[in-house]
Amino acid sequence: MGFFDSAQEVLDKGVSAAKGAVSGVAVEQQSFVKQFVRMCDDGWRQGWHERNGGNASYRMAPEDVQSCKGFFYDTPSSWVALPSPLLNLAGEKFLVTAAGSHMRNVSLDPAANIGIVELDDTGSSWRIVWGFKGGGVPTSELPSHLMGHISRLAADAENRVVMHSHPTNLIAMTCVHELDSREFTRTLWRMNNECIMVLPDGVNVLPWQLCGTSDIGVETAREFKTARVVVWAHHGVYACGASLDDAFGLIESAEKA
Ligand code: 2HA
Ligand code: ZN
Repeated sequence: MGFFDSAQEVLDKGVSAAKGAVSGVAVEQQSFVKQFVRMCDDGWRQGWHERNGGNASYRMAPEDVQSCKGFFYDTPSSWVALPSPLLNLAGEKFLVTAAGSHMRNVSLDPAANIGIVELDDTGSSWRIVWGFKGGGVPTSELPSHLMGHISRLAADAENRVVMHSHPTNLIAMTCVHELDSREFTRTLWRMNNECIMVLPDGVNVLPWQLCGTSDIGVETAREFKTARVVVWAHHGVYACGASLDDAFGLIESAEKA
């Protein structure tokens, strides 16, 4: 390689590193990203996200995509197949937390701890178009999140958020309470009157099972058809909503009760 070739290579690397840095900052400044980062921080401050516990996803609105797409990677990751095709989410883009990331670190370096994935036009696979800097990948619970989004969208076309966390009191309650959705809901309603207003559809409870699998995603999605909060016994909770505040607030209310 001659001098000019290697000089060009150095220049190309410099340009792409500079573009990477600009892209990180530009996307991080978008208001939906700032709100998502704040939700991760707030969840950790509540004690819901020990170590790498919990994960979250936000279905981007057309205006979010519009304001970010100029900063997406020139070369996205390869496509990764989903366990089964999710046609209803074809072409959608999601902001999601990274596998293994600690919620308390998201605000320190968003571009490393969260990222944007897009689904292909048949909803069969996803690829990374922004974030997950340093070789990260989306949460292992991505199938549960995506199936949850589909299920809630059927009930509420405005739904954008699915959030999973490990709130202490709710987990403890699954150790001492009957794991029956109706009885569990009635206890929450009795403990805190506000819960009837915030959670009129109650919570659904799933018995313990291995997480990170497609099976638990299918069951969580089924439970999302009739409630916006699904408790995973001896593990944590899933909640959804039209906004980050909605999903976060549901967990806050149930946990307080
Ligand atoms: O992301 O909480 O359920 C870690 C978990 C898995
Ligand atoms: Zn979990």
